[in-house]
Amino acid sequence: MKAGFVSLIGRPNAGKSTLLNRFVGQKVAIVSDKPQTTRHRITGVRNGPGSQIVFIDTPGIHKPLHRMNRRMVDAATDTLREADVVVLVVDASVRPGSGDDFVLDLLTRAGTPAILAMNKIDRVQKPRLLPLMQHYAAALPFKAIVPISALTGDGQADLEREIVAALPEGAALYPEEYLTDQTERQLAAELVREKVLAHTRDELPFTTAVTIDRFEEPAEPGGLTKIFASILVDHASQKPIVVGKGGEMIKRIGTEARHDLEQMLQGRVYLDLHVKVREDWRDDERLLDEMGLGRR
Ligand SMILES: Nc1nc2c(ncn2[C@@H]2O[C@H](COP(=O)(O)OP(=O)(O)OP(=O)(O)O)[C@@H](O)[C@H]2O)c(=O)[nH]1
Ligand SMILES: [Mg+2]
Repeated sequence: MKAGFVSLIGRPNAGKSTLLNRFVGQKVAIVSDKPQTTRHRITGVRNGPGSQIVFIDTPGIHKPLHRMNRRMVDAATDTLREADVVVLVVDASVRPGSGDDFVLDLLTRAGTPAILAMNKIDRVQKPRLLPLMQHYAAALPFKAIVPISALTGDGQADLEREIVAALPEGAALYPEEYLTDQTERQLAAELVREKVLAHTRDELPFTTAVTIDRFEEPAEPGGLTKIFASILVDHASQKPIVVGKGGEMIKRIGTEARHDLEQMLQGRVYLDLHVKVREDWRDDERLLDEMGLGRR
């Protein structure tokens, strides 16, 4: 048996959470086309024949401008010390830049065995992959370099094989039915935030957070779950954008989130959404604590 912790590290938007969900086989991390979607570490387990991979999805590494972002980047870099193996996920459809050098430097200093997953190959012409591989191979002695598409599943089996090969021998760390450390409450907040991210642009995706004010479990299995959530924005001018004309936007966010929540909870959901203004919440240490964006 091979088992261990595998940290998914990379720049924002590289596809780490998409890859995590694919390995777990269900959605445990939200995904969006905006950078900085993931804000805290998320554990997701992949059980294979003779192996258990405990993935740790992390926030994309970026230059932090707020306390929240500092915590996000710390959460990512902290996993480098805990992990048996690091999978560096890069977006192969964009040219590597100084942000990528910064991540490579972090990995070099951490010294954790690393595998490179060159993601989004569904968007890249094959001849362009080779120079990219050479670039990364020269930068760090990766145990393996695997082209993948987290979207289509291409290369996933190869990547899994390489990860398992690099894991230590040992018994499973979690029982087979344990898939994630995310509670239903956390997943509910994240699913609402995912819909906000999907429908807003500019500053909004970065200045929005979701808190669950009340989560009422159903009286009987499959019954009605009642969820009361707040969407926080950090300036009064942003509230009408999230609410939309005649409440159109918030209704759409609510309908889509409720649909996903009903699938996740396998039952009916009542979802109550409110938009609240909390100026500078991204620098409010107490609020960040409450949201589970742990500090070091
Ligand atoms: N075409 C294509 N798109 C992908 C692939 N993997 C992820 N994406 C898209 O890339 C965007 C970012 O994906 P995420 O999984 O949220 O990326 P992330 O690395 O977790 O991003 P952060 O949480 O911000 O660090 C989403 O729009 C995904 O649908 C892929 O293999 N191919
Ligand atoms: Mg993510």
